[in-house]
Amino acid sequence: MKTYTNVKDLGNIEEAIKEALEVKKNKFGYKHLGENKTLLMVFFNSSLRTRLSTQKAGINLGMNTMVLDINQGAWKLETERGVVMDGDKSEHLLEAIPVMGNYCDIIGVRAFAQFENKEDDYQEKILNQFIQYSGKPVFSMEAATGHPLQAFADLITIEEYKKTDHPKVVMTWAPHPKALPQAVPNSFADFMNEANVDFVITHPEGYELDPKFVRGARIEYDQDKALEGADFVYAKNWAAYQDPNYGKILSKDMSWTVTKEKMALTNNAYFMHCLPVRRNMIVSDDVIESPQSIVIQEAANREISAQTVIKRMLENL
Ligand code: AN0
Ligand code: CP
Repeated sequence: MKTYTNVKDLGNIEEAIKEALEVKKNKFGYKHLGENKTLLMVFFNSSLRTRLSTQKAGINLGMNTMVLDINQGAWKLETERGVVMDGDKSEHLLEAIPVMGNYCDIIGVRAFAQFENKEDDYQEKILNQFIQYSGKPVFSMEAATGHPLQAFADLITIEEYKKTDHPKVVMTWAPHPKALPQAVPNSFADFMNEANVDFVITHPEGYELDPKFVRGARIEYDQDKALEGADFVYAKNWAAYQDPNYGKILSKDMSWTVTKEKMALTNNAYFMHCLPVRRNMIVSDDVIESPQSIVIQEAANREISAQTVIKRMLENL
């Protein structure tokens, strides 16, 4: 594997799940693969889970790991070509990327959507420059349009907890005070569309996601109806994707919060969220604290999804 940005990079999804479950049973069985290899993780944005789980995955594989926070201690980077660099940015991404590439064997990049220019975000301008100019395998640690390590961990978690062969999985929008990217819901849809599940997306009107990720998935604007018979409820906020509202908050409707009453409509569903989550905006205290909440187990699987992806990259170096 040379790049990891979406579900297709995994190839056969059943085999990828199987491999991930093998990795989970034998985390330290692949230590030889990473000997004298260096993982560089580059963050343009904050992180708790991705930072720790991906670093742990590299350590499990015997790698040396380095973390660079671009906004804490590195030079401020210009990302546009042709700019006269007389402002506060000391270095251009076009030098910084190949320099970083020299010091490592595999690179993970976190670079969220900036909501300034939809085209730049949806062309994955920053991530693609890493792919093009680093000379090294690159994986997304949440870029502008996707968070494939999260969605892979989500899929592994559903595989572990499902009680039927073809569970109903409902991804529901929920309110949030800040404008959040579409990366997590995009990737979740990307993965669920390839998985053996009955996938339904529910959100208020105006929150339609990019059809490239939604593909054939069922959209139900009535949240209560969508939740009926659900085996998994996957909550997430995102800002609007559609023009002219790209990156805007259109609703903070608290009737979309996942509460006990909402969960009572489901088939005793498990509750999932990628975290970090705002309690009593996205989900009530009692739901996230209930035995049906598997958010901690889901986060634990981030180590496994990262290790499976990095393992495949190491095998292909
Ligand atoms: C980010 C997002 O919604 O994309 C990261 C989630 C993994 N969340 C926040 O910024 C709160
Ligand atoms: N779920 C997730 O990616 O969390 P962090 O933003 O803390 O890495």
